[in-house]
Amino acid sequence: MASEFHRQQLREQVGAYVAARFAGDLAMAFGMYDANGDNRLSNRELKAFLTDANVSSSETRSAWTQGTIAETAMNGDCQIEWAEFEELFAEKLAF
Ligand SMILES: [Ca+2]
Repeated sequence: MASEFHRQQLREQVGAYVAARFAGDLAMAFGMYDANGDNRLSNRELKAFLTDANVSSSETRSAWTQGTIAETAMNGDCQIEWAEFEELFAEKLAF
């Protein structure tokens, strides 16, 4: 399970990345990493996003990806829907 520290760090890293790369446009970032266009991020798609956002290290990134999905994907399908993604990161990005 992701701790509050984990969540905070995740938001900061992702927030900085989305701000720098997508001008703070979270929806654009989501669309870019939703490679198959099903409006959900799979483990693989999320991991690519976290890799580019430089979240954690290459050794621990799989655990971070799984922890993020476990905390975020509420309907148990192990994929992060747009609404869940937005809820996870919008708080940090609202500025
Ligand atoms: Ca997808």
